Amino acid sequence: MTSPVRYDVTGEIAVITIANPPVNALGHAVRQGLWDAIDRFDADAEARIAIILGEGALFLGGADISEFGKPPKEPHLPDVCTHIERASKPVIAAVHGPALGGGCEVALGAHYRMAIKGARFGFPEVQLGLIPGAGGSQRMPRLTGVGPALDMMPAGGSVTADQALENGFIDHLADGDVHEQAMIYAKGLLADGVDVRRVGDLPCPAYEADAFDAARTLWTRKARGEVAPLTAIDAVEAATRLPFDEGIKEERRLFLSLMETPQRAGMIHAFFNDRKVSKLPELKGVAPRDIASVGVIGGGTMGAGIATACLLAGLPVTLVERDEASAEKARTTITGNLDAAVKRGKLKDAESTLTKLTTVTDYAALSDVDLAIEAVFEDMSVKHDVFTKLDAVMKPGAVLSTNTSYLDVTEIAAATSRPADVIGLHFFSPAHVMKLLEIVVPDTTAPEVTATAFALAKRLKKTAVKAGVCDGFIGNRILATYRGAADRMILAGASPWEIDAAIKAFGLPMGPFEMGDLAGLDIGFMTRQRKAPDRDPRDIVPKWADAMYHNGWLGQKTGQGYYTYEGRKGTPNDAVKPLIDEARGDRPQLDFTPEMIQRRYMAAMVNEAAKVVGEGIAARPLDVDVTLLYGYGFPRWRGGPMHWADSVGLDALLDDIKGWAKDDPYFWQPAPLLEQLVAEGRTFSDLNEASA
Ligand code: T1G
Ligand code: NAD
Repeated sequence: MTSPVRYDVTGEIAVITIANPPVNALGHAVRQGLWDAIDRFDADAEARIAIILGEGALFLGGADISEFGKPPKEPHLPDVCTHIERASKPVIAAVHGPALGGGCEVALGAHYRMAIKGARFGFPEVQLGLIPGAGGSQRMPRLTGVGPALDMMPAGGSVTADQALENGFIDHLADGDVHEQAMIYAKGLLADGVDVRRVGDLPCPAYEADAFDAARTLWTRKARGEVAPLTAIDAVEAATRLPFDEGIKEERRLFLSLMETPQRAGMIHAFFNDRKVSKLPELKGVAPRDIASVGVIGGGTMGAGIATACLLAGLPVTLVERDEASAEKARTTITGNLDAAVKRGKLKDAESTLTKLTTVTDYAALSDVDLAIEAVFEDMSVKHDVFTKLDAVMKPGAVLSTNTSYLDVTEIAAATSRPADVIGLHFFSPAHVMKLLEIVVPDTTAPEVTATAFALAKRLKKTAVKAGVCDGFIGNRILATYRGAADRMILAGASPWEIDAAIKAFGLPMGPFEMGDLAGLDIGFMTRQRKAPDRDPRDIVPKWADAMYHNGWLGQKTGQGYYTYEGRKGTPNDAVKPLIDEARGDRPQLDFTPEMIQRRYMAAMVNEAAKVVGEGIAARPLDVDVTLLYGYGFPRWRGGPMHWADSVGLDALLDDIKGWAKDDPYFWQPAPLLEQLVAEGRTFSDLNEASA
């Protein structure tokens, strides 16, 4: 097998090229190839200086993530970086595009670093539940000082080439072709008669005494249970107090300690899911339709956010509202969103972007748009009316979509003469911020319309998940069930505030009752009203929540809900307790621990998710994991509820569910898929593999 590392000599310059598509990951063959190339360079009488560069779109994408969790093969990356550093003649790292993780560490192993404009240097390891493991945490602080390393590594961040030049990470910045510019730089260094310059030989970096304490305080708060960011701080600190070789050993010890954690497995599971979720075999070779203009119908909470997301992606938007006042209100909201995006550095100029927005009240203005996204009231008759109008005005071949949260998209499509062109695009609030997009596909929808929706998602930088048609699709359906488990725990003795605390301790940003207060308790009440006619008599109704609604306690928007609010800060609302006591009546009460609460909450989530996968509403368990991560704040370091379930054991979960079913057979009906997997000794991960 040819090595992914080439060695070529031109005059006195050796060029070591890594060609390992798609991202020049530092897999075993690349590591061995690099090691051998340095040996060859050392022995090469002609070559007086060497250049390491990457072929294709980037320098190096870092360690090969697919090798993690498998027995590591020598040479290990830290040894390769030290082997480069120990070369007897100068070595240059010439970087174009991203240099990430191990890619940065190879560059730090070199004696001179140059970059091409547009290059990016990053240590994303904590996003994989790891830390730099090939000398990065020891060499970078010696080169740039502690500050830049402490800013980058706990955050998994990156810097531009200009910033890298400024903080001393690189020595030279050029524009143009990397090979050409590297040759020029090498000739310049040869002319200067430079020698090897080993970063590892630089002294321990100086630092401010409270730098590490401040970083630990910050990341203890921000990490919400993730261990890697704090470990990265420990590693950088080691560089300030240990001789280099000791520091390298300490970094390795910390790195290997993280390699064994469930968090690392969860984060890497999430990394690969991000890439698999939009790969649908049924869309292979299906060309999407072109989308060059968008119509948004309804400019309320969601419509304004959706319009903003499209404008930020460079798409002209025609927004239709019921009346001039509502249209003006929508324009004001969108203007505010764009101004905020400028402040966050996500947009250069709001004014020029706003020129691409047209607000109208006449549907005829949509006659030439390629895609319409409806976000009007969540009422089927209003949706029908809107889709009848869209069907009348829009051009053949246009895509008609709805942002409904729960309603039957097949029925909405049937209100038109072109159901094949209708699809659900379920954004999450705020639509220009939340990354998740549920693409709800009725059986009547044409494949190229689904492909068009996924292409749009990519353009809007959304993470798209395909969902089938049912009440609440993937996310809201599962949400309704674990919310149901929370209500049942209240009836059985837990308080809303204990439940919120337990769920936050599990790693979610908010508990279900804080979330209810944020979204508005009227939404929950409307949903219960909508479901009342078909509700199973064995189901429970959170009567205390209905009473809160009738008291006008709608959460943050009324300053009172499960919490009372001074601004955004909430304090448990004791006035809810008597409402709960009344609803409990003389039911037997349990003394819930946080673990008991987490177990039931998660079991309800996983059990319903298994029904969603079993019914084909979600194609694979990974679709559920991605949905909960990007739409419902599920902690990335747990990988997702299905990954979590595999880690705790499906048989143990099923036992719990069967146990609770003795008291509540209606709610705790085990999902047939869960029972099947347990019976076959298989896992959700097996299903993901099977569908790959
Ligand atoms: N290892 C293995 N596979 C990788 C990979 C990697 N590092 N990076 C990407 N891939 C696969 C990916 O799964 C996809 O596969 C294909 O390549 C294209 O990726 C010791 C421990 C580089 C910016 O975290 O950020 O070094 O789906 O779709 O949008 O200290 O990939 O086609 O089958 O994302 O052009 C640190 C992760 C590793 C970088 C390119 N490095 N990658 O983005 O392509 S840890 C990272 C990225 C480490 C050391 C430590 C991006 C990219 P498939 P893609 P892209
Ligand atoms: P909203 O009440 O904030 O906005 C609805 C807007 O639609 C109003 O401005 C109204 O004037 C306009 N409208 C109503 N009938 C119209 C018509 N015939 N033509 C043009 N405009 C019309 O509601 P929202 O929260 O933005 O929800 C809109 C849709 O998005 C609903 O289907 C909802 O279920 C769904 N959704 C909401 C959320 C959320 O968190 N709010 C999240 C996802 C999906």
